[in-house]
Amino acid sequence: MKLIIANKNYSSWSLRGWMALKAFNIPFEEIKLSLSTEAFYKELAQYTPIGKVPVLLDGDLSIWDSLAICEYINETYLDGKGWPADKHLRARARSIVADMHSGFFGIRNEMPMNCRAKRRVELSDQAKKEVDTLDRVWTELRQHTPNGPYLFGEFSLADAFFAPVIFRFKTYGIELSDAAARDYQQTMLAHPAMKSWLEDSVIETDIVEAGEAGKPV
Ligand SMILES: N[C@@H](CCC(=O)N[C@@H](CS)C(=O)NCC(=O)O)C(=O)O
Repeated sequence: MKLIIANKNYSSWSLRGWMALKAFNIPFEEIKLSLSTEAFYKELAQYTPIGKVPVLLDGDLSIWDSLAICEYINETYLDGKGWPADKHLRARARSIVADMHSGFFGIRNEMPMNCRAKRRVELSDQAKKEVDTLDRVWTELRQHTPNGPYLFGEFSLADAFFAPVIFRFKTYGIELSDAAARDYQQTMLAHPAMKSWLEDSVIETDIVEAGEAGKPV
């Protein structure tokens, strides 16, 4: 398979699709395009009418959108093991992933993913409320699913979905209130795939203005 992504420093949606494949050891070739360039839209036009990354190419199939990619690999390569085995936990995992996919606009707009940077931002009440929500959700999940250090115990597609927020909180120095949520954050940052993504981000030189927010620390 081939996964088309964009600049690792900035492309949060790319990271979700990429983590889903990497963390489950599914082999793929990575094709990286530079955001907002002519080449980006020209190359993508062959595979998606939407013109956004990530795009997964599997033979003659082209799958775009991070959540669609997760569901595709879950049913095609993971035999359903991408989500928690327990029905209740699976419903919970899908619910929080859908929330992340369709919401949290305060966090997304005010704290763009910028993996290599250290910044401070003045957050709106909306963004603060969203940070509190994630803090609470992560804490609660970590306290109730003890069979492993991830949100649902073992690594699941839900963790792939929260990977960009983990980097965002690191970049903007967001402090989580509970030890369980902080442990989760550290577990994610120590994941070999997250470390590898960060290493690649740091050596990128492109600057995408829309991804630069806040004051350098
Ligand atoms: N809903 C999509 C969002 C994809 C998306 O917005 N991707 C951004 C990259 S971070 C993109 O390709 N932006 C290019 C553009 O809008 O020109 C998903 O889940 O994959």
